[in-house]
Amino acid sequence: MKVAIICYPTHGGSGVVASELAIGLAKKGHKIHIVSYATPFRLRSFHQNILIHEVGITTYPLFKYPPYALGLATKLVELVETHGLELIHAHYAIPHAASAWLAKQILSPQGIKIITTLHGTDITLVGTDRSFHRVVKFTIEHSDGVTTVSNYLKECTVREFGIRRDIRVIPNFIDPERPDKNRGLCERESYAPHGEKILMHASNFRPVKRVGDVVRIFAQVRSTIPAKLLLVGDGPERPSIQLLVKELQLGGDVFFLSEQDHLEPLFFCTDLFLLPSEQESFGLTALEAMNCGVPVIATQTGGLPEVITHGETGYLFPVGQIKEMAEQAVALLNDPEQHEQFKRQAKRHAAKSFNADQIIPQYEAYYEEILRAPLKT
Ligand code: GMT
Repeated sequence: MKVAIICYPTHGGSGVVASELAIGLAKKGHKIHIVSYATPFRLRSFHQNILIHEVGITTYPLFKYPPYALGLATKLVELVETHGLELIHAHYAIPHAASAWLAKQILSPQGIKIITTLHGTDITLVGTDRSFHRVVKFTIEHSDGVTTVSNYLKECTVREFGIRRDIRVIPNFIDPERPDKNRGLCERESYAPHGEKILMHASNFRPVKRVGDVVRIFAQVRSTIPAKLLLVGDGPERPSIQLLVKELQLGGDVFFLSEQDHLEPLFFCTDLFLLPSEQESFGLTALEAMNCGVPVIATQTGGLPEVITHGETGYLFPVGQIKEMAEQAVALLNDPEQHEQFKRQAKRHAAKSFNADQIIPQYEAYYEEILRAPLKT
């Protein structure tokens, strides 16, 4: 198949899923055209069968906001015509699915098939905002196919937008063999020279991730057992989090590691991953942690219960239950036998339920199904 995949190039789950899907499909011989405003970080090295197309926007003094959605639609039209593409797969509804729909209109009457994958905040936060709601609803209803990354997100989409059409759930995925390629790259002693336990969190430091809770959980854990915290990522909350770390006098025990292209080397130094999000449609970082045998303490919210099995691969608590999460973290870290068991179970569960070898064929089958169906108008 010849497919255009539109995604964000930045360090975020939707871009990672789109890039890893592109790599998986390209390995199977499909011709993949990535369309984005920059090269996605996971696609910076060469991959046979993947071409990257950057969307450039002409600036003009009149444009307070550069019209990226229009430049993207124009680029899609050009690509379909030049490369004979059969399908556009838009990751994240705003503005990608809307641009794809516009390209389809320009290409009428033959048009082009569109599949939209909803990832989370495009529905739960940004999408429900009044300034986008009608457009997001329209693009969901007018895509030829729609997928969500969890059952939770599907239910949320149906409820928030009054959607009646079929939506396919295809979860995020991991390569169970990748962790081994990253073993031994991170020196545990450089963060924990005296055998301290290592906790980790990775995100885009937005309010929805509740990074402040991560720091407060860690403060309570560290008051009981020697421990260190690795904070990976960057975003608007970082300055306030740095201030909190200072106020709680955690300075020497918290490492800010900025954005990382791959988390696996760090997971091999980590004993416990924390993801106390307000909302999380899936929680790809939690899955990536489990894939490296790291148990997760997270919130019982959104799609996280579909990823983490409470009491087996980690623990789930209501949003904001900092004290309970800290107590559970200490209990698990103080029980080497149970910790080992959780590590094994986490890795096994990730490989069994979210293996790329099983999930990528689900996308392939869905592409074929949509290509066989009549074009949606
Ligand atoms: O808001 C984010 O965390 C970023 C966002 C993205 O689009 O990159 O992540 C969402 O998509 C990921 C991949 O499907 C999911 O694993 C994340 O749970 C989801 N984030 C939220 O729902 C908050």
